[in-house]
Parts: sequence; C-alpha cells; structure tokens
Amino acid sequence: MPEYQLYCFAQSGNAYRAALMLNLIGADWKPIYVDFFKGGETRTPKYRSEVNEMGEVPVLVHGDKKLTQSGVILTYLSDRSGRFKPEGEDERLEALRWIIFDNQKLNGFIGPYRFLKNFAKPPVDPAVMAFLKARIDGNLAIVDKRLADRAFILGDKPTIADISLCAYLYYPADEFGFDIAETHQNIGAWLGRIKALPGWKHPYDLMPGHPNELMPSSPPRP
Ligand SMILES: N[C@@H](CCC(=O)N[C@@H](CS)C(=O)NCC(=O)O)C(=O)O
Repeated sequence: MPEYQLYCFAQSGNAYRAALMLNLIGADWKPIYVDFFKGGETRTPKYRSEVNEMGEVPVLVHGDKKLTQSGVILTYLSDRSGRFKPEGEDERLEALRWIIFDNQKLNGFIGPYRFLKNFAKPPVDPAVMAFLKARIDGNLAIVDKRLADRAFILGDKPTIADISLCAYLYYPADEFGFDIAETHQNIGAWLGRIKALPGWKHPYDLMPGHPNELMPSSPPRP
C-alpha cells in the first residue's frame, strides 16, 4: 500500500494542489477516485461520515491521519518533506497569506466560474458569470503584478504558496473561455517555471477521471 492516498478527481483544481505537491516531492502515493459528477459522491452521507464531513476533495490519508483543505495538506507535506517549505516565521506567514487569498479570491472564484461555465444546467444567469469574471480579473492582476519582479510568489524559490496558486491555471483555456497565461504574461512565465520542476504533471495526467463526457467543452489536451 502506498504511503499516501489522495481522494481526488481530474477536474478538481483544489485537489490538483495536493496531487501536484505529492508528485513534486516524489512521494509514494496513489489517487482514490471520487465520482463527483455522476455519483455526487461528496454529497453522500457515507462520504461525509467516513471521508470528509465538509463534503470536499482533496482528502489526504497518511497512516491514521486524514487531512482536508489543500492549504493544510500542503503545509503538512512541506513540514514532513522539508520541500517547498517557507523558511522562518516571516515566510511562513507570507505563504499562509497567499494561500488564504488564493482559496478565497483567486482559485476560489476561478473554480466555480469554470464549473458553472461547463456544467450548470440550466445555464447560469449571465450576471453571475459577469460578477465572478470581474473578481477573477481583479485578482489575476494582483498576482500578475506580484510576479513582475520575482520568479515565485515569495521570491526566488518555489514554495507551497505557488503550488496553491496554480490550482486551476493549467486547465485548457477553452474550459474558461479566456487564456490566463496569454493575457497575464508574468503569470504565464511563472506557470512555465513551475511546469519545469521535476515531477510536474498536468492535472489530467495526475488524477483519475479525464476525459469526462459531462464536460463536452474539454477536448483532449494538446
Ligand atoms: N478550500 C478547499 C476547497 C475544496 C473544494 O471546494 N473542493 C471541491 C472540488 S474542486 C469539492 O469537493 N466540492 C464538493 C461539493 O461541492 O459537493 C480546498 O482547498 O481544499
């Protein structure tokens, strides 16, 4: 049995943070597929009582520990491995600041936007999409500016803040209807630097469940 198990599915950028971290640190891990789309597994009483009371992925299992919230999982894995770990108190707090910003305001809006664009039935009110898009644009601009004069979010080395912030940003542009790497060149270059790290893999290659026939706008990745 691999050392770590991760409850996840390929379309989840929230889960991708944890899967990517496991791969980048060379951990011995395996994914456990969660049938979010057809089975609504995260909403079942069984999942909520046995896996995660919050009804979410990712969930990391390590021995008798079961951890949820990607920020907690990233912190745990960086503490254990010593990799992508912010150094000292100032960096630790700075990483936490960006992880919370990301969860609430960057991928916290990008994830629902992509979900609604691809899956909402009946289609969601355009005013909702316009609200989310305006928030996304504003927050992408903040990250793009941050990356104007540094290679990674905290400085010249990648940390768990970077692994958190890239959650949804490698998914195909046509799943969003806009190309983030093209319109935000500092973000585009930063995504390239993370992609060059040994162990990097695309979310669709790292977690089970792709392709998904419920996501017709998601063609095979080039
Ligand atoms: N802040 C959480 C977000 C987790 C989250 O929203 N996961 C989504 C999948 S992308 C989920 O499991 N949703 C289940 C549901 O809404 O039923 C994290 O970073 O782990």
